[in-house]
Amino acid sequence: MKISLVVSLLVCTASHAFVSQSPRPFVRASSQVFATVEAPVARKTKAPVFDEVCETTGVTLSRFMNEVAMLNPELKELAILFGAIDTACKAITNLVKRSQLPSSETLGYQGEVNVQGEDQKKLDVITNDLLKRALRFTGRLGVLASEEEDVPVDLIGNDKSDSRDILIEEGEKYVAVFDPLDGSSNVDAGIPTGTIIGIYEHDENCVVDPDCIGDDCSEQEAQCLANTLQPGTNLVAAAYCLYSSSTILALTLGNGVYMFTLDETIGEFVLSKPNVKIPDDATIYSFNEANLEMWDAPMRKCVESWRMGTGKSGKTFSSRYIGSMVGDVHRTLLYGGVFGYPGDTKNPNGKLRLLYEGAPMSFIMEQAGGISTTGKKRVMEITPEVVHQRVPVIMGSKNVVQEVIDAYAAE
Ligand code: AFP
Repeated sequence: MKISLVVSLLVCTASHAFVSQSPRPFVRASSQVFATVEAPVARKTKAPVFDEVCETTGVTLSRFMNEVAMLNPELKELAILFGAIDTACKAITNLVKRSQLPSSETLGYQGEVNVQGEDQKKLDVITNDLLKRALRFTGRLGVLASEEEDVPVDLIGNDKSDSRDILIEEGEKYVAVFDPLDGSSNVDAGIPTGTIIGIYEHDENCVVDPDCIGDDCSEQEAQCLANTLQPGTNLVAAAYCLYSSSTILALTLGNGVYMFTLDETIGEFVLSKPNVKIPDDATIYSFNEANLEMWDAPMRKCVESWRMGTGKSGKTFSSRYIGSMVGDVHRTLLYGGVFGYPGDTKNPNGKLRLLYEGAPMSFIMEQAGGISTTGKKRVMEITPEVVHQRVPVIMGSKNVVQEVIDAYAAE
């Protein structure tokens, strides 16, 4: 039985199902302007072309990353980080799925309030720890910042007690920023949630003393921790995992968006949507409309015109809003339309966090051919001043989001 399974996993057939439609190099997100949202054109590295697909397993995430690494040796270390993300997303899938069982130890609140004044759920804390450990033990991480950590955490200098467990410490280091369980306030109702991750390059010369906290840090150490405060244009990779009817892992390495679906029968993420492109036009808007009266005039005007069918397309829009960014953005990527959380009179910068929600999701959106703006500025170009900075976000189909940009420009 075991032998035949192994054999069948190895039998692959030629297929063009996953041939990348327009292979492009993996490069950094450039400082492109709204008018040109296409991926950068410099051809330094190669994208894998899958002309052979294993019937039993399809193209797994690990095979995808191995091929990326073979074609682009400079991305080898990044592939190792994605191995950890793969494992963490599978583990979080199980935690979310089991969290509503009466016997579950992950049910309910932790009893703590995070630095943003939000009640931390046990799941927030557990998933944060899980992702942190998974990434850390790759030995490829320098600093991380998370929604659930008050300040950036240095992983090379700190946690010395555990350093014996880090197997590989050589090679390129990265900075990871993440929201381990976005939308967790919805989890008790069985509503989709997600993990959002952004990866930046790290300054190799940064070493932070384990005792460095706040004012005890030297200027150089503080600068190293501030390595997390980079604009989205510096992202080398971004990903989200959506925990819903299926678990979907979507990623970009600056060369288009690839979506993988978790096949639970084999325990692997399998490439299900290569080179995802968001439709340029669509008639769905996704906002917390209860805040409409508090938005500024251009935003209000756009949503009202879509509702009335008096916008540029002349079509009447439908509304879809989950209240869980990963779910709302995932649907927007596939069906088109616009998702947003604008600023309002109560919260001028809205609710979403720039570093681990706005920037990574904008990178993915732009790589799928969409636009992401505050209304006045490209989200990717904003450099965070503090880790938990908020940012207004309006992202989605090119022609629809352009209406918002035009409305603000005409102000
Ligand atoms: P939680 O993680 O506290 O559930 O917040 C989710 C979120 O940050 C984002 O995922 C949603 O798009 C947004 O908040 C929803 O906010 P509203 O509940 O105000 O609509």
